[in-house]
Amino acid sequence: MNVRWIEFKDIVDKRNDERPMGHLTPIEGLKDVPFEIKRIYHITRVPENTIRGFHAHKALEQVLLCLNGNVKINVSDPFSKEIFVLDNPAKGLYIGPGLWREMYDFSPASVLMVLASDIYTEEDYIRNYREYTEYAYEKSKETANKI
Ligand code: T46
Repeated sequence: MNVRWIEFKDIVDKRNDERPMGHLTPIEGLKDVPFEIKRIYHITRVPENTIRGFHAHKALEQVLLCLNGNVKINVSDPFSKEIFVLDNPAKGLYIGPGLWREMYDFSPASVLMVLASDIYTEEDYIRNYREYTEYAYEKSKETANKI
């Protein structure tokens, strides 16, 4: 599956008197993430036991970072599935197009930030799981025919 971790810089500067000043993580489009960043959104104040997602994107690429707290994400296609724990603001999860995702176990005060390769358009979403599996099978056949 086209999903992987990206480790960003975690800059910990110190003042002249050696007092720590906290962490700074810069993220630049086409350099630190493999696309131009066209949209940023964040998800906060998610009530306990909420599961979000339940969709795939046809073309959108995204990088998810948990800036505070932690959250789990289940990324799958009809052939495999992987569960990731996002708990590090200097580590992002890249998710390529065509993968189903479900986010759950949001810790209290968690902040999930998402960098996206395109602006919001509902036409890019597949929100019905049956429709998604048909789409994913077709895509895998197209890929096999190209080889
Ligand atoms: C994804 C996961 C990680 C907008 O109007 N603009 C936006 O940019 C976005 C992302 C959403 N919306 C609207 C569409 C819905 O009416 O906000 C509402 C909630 O969106 P959705 O139910 O898709 O949210 P999640 O948390 O299930 O999924 C979101 C992203 O939509 C999705 O691309 O991969 O976060």
